[in-house]
Amino acid sequence: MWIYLDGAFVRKEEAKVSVFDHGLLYGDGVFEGIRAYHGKVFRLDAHVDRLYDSAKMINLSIPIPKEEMKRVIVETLRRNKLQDAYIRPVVTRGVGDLGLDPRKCAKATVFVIATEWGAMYGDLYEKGLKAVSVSVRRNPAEALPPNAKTLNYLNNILAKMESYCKGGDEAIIFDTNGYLSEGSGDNIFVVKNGVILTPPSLNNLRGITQAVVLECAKDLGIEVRWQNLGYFDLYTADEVFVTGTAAEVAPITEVDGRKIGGGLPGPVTRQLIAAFRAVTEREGTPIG
Ligand code: PXG
Repeated sequence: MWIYLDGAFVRKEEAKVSVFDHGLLYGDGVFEGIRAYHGKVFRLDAHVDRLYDSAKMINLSIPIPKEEMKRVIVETLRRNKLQDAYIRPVVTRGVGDLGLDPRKCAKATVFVIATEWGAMYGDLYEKGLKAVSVSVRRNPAEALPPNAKTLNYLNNILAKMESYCKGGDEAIIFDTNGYLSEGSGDNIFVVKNGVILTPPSLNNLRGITQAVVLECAKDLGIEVRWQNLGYFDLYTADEVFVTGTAAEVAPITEVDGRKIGGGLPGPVTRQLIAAFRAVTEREGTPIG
């Protein structure tokens, strides 16, 4: 396995970062999760744009321009002879000392990992996931904006842990105002009376899969509304599903012991799963 690390491709065994890297010491850094389908990188521009926006948010200067980052991502796939893969570019504040001071970090650390990847939830795309709403709240936007994809994922990991402890496959996270926010690594949607509802983006990540699914819904003539939602909307939904680069479009058929839509993936979710798959087959930046 070849890893891109600070300007060169090195073997996995040599791909090491310092224990003084602030990405490790403080979660001071940003990342992306990108997929390649059938030898093409899906929505590469959108992911790289979001990576640079996340970096801008934390005032981190990425030492290579966007075009170089895109070239490196594609080259990482090519070197590893990958066609269907998950790609993880990471940029940290870099090596500093044991203090918080980001000014001590002279240069950002950049690495890109790519690995083979299939369906994250296996047969649950047919059966549906069991979701649990968790007690831990999404980081409020005024503390650490969930719009930035930073290396601080403990909020999400605590949520995921709580859902596993309670027998769920995925966590559903609310914000500090009591509104539905998102899953631990995916955006959430509710279908009610044929309309797709999804929470406004202040308190969650602006998902790239979410945007694709909303385009698909538009093409299918299904109405979409951005709307604040609460427990009531979740429990009484006709359908619930989540979207993410890793999860793709995944149906949720049970929330906190309540069956959703009779306990099987609903027609809107199934249509969107098929439409999303078609877009991933059609589009993408060729690896070559
Ligand atoms: N919300 C959060 C908090 C995320 O981390 C999404 C939504 C979906 O966004 P995209 O752009 O991918 O549609 C994510 C995605 C995992 C995992 O293991 C998920 C993500 C990152 C790392 C791991 O599920 N992010």
